[in-house]
Amino acid sequence: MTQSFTVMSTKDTQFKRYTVTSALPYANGPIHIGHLAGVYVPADIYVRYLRSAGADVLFIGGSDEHGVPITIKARQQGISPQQVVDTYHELIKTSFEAFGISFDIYSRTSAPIHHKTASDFFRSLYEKGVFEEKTSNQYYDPEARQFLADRYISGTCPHCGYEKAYGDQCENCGTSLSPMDLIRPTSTLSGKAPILKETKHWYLPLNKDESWLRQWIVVGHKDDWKTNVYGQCKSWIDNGLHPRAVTRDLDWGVKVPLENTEGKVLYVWFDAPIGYISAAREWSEKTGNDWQPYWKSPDTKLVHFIGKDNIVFHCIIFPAMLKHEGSYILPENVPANEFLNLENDKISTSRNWAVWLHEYLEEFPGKQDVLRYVLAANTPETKDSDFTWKDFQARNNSELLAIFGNFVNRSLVLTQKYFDGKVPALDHLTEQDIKILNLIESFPEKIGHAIENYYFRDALNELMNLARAGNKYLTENEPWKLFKENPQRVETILAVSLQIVAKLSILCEPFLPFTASRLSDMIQLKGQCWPDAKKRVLLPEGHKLGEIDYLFEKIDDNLIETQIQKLHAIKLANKAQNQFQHNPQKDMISYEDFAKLDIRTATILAAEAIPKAQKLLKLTLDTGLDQRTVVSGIAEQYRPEEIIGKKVVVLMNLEARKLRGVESKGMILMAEDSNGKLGFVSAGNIFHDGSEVK
Ligand code: B3M
Ligand code: ZN
Repeated sequence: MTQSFTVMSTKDTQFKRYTVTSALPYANGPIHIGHLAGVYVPADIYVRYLRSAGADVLFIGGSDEHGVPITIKARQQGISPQQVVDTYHELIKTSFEAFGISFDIYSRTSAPIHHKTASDFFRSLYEKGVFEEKTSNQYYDPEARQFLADRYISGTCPHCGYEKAYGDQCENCGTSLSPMDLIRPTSTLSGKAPILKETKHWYLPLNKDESWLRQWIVVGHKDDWKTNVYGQCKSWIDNGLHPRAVTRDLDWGVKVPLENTEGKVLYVWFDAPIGYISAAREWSEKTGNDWQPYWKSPDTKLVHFIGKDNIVFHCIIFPAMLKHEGSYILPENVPANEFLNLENDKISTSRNWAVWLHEYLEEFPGKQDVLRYVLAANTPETKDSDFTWKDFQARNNSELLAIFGNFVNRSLVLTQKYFDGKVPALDHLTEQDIKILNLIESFPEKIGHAIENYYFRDALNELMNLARAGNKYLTENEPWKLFKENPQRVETILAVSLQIVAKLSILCEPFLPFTASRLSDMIQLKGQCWPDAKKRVLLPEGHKLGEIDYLFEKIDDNLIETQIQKLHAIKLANKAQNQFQHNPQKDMISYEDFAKLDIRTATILAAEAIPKAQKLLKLTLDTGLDQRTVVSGIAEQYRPEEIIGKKVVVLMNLEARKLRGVESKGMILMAEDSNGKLGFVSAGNIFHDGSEVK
């Protein structure tokens, strides 16, 4: 059967349908602009475009309702995990709907259909003998009477030195960890050091999948996976894959479907990706469509939209699970994005440093497309990007309003004024008219090709180039000055402009669905698809326009100032909280212990960043005894060039360890102030007259 849709890039011609998944957000908090920019807006642009191009698409979403993030939230709020997920699942689902994220199904992993799908999946691998069964010592908190998995344990990351890494992942360098990897592990429940206790778990032997994963990714997806995704997968495979536990000692989650496994559940990262499949099965039950082709037919293109911290789970672990199960297809692409920052600071749920979607929808009613536009324009495709309220205002006022809205409004209002809202004849074309009609024919292909290759910023920019071209054509021809002497010329100018408006109404839909719907009402052009946008004439002579209204309105300074003040208040609240939130003093030590420390002054001779470790600097110190390398987690506060020559205090006799591949011999002493800012413990000598040795 030939394809029933026209995609631009030839590499998709072998597919008959698309399954597009977007990361399942933990139902332990609301959605914020970081989630939207990194995952959901790009995914929605992609599926809306594919549908408009006539493709058969299943767009899957849902809430990730298991795992330690949920149970920690429940413990904090003194409620049950089910109550936590019921609250946030509803909030997330309704926020996505109101924002136009067009899922075909938005499910949840606490649903019975998921528990059944996930436990059947586990049992199928178990019965194939895929898992390795291992009894080992795991960290246990005797006070909380609980094993410490994932976020129940934290410590120093062995790769980057970040001191608040979790038992499953370091949020600083993105490395996937196991609790036993952590340096100085601490229970996040009691704050105490854990003990080791014996327990049995089942492991997915990823080491046995290394060769086919290398062939599938390192060889097979070298050219079509994004550099950031390919690079992370390659380094994971090059560093050697190890067996990964797929069960946990927890009581919240999908029960392990085996005898004598009371108190054990599937690891959340084993069950959550299976949530994509159970969502498809739920969709099947709801619509009567068969879900199997979307997950099992080789002519289905499977694409996972995620953030960069989920790459290994979607590119290595889940594909290994699917491969072992044997009846599923593997993802064709996983276009993971980097992170969005807010006002140059990391978005953080715990610090309430975010723009929450549900609050935005309340405070900016009817402006979903403005936020969609700004986030799409700032998609963190290849590196972290930044959202600022000033940029939000500027893009609305000087791009959406001044270019797109202004062009559309003038074209429609002038047609209403001079020709009673009827489209004039497209004839008596001048060279300039023909030139722009030829130019605009290339936009469906340009924009479609960019979207198919996950270049959403470029695609949006091309859409705006179309609006710019229309605006420029109308401004240069000034029909409002010609009507008296040459009404026929005005007919042509507006006929040309209205074809551009019509193209915009089709091509803007993936990005600005609310605007597209309103604009197609205004021009009375409904049910158009991407291929229609290639037509030279979309609005024929005599076609009657509808009711005209403004597509966008100016966003005033006071609206933005309110938001900036809101963030300022959050910053102050965090600062105040930090001042009182000192870490509890550590256990006492004896003088003999202290006397073992060899602390000296040293001078920094050289300093340089360490690739892919945003917090670390590699320092060369002259300690008086020797010259040595010390790795220090100060890169976010100090630039290498500003600390060369500085006198510092160094702990000399700390056991050497490797951080991001660099051997560090010792540690420079830093002190943290109440704002969490790191300062050097001064090496200067203060004399009685207050002078100081520099
Ligand atoms: N719940 C999102 C996160 O890591 C995680 C995604 C699951 S997708 C199967 O923030
Ligand atoms: Zn790390």
